Amino acid sequence: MVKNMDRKQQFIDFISERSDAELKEMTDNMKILMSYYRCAMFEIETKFRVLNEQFSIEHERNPIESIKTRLKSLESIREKTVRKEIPFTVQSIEDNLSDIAGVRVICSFIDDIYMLADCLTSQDDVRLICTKDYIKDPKPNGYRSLHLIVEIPIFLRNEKRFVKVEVQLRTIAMETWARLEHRMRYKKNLSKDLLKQTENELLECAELSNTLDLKMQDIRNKIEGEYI
Ligand code: 0O2
Repeated sequence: MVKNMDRKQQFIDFISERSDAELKEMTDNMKILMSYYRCAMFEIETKFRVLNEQFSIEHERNPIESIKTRLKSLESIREKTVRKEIPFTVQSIEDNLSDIAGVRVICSFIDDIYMLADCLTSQDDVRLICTKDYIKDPKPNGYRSLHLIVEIPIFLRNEKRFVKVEVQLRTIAMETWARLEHRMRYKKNLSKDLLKQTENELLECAELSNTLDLKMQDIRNKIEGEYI
């Protein structure tokens, strides 16, 4: 894991080694590329907002608690190209990286995650590239989320262009756990013992938060059963 400061410094070093002409060309190309990703991210966000709206009218409830979007920073993109040993060019970034544009959907219940993922991927302009189901198969540290890499078209003046977006769907409990775990992961100066203890406790918290999600889902199923 590369710290933010190291990533920034690596990026500054990389920039300072380029000529003015190279820098100008790179900046222009990257601006255009990032605008494609921004548009695709907005498209996916809108698709989820539309689904939430339709659900709230038809079923009087919102499956989505909140939606967050983010574009990967240039420092982070550069660091990933170095790690993957691929060129830092527009073509290589488009071909090899699939998480430049990210949309995170925070759901009320686990079932809503799968329902929304199905709704999105069955839309005829959405191509599903890959699915990583860390809810059915959590990471060893306890991380849970459903990840989808999708490709959608954006319509430019003279061209239709397919752009990749990473969609992460998770419950409120999974989001709380992931945010805290992410923050604590950067506390590098822990002793070996405390690090091991922290990892075990975080895993325990992940299990507790999963129990909470399953219980909440169960309560909702019972309540909905009453109304059928
Ligand atoms: P950021 O700032 O959130 O974008 P990749 O590295 O993408 O080629 P990988 O590692 O297989 O391949 O991707 P994966 O497993 O789909 O995970 C990508 C993203 O999921 C991460 O993005 C995190 O957002 C999230 N994630 C995955 N594992 C964990 C985890 O253990 N804890 C937390 N808190 N989040 C996780 P980035 O690029 O790391 O960061």
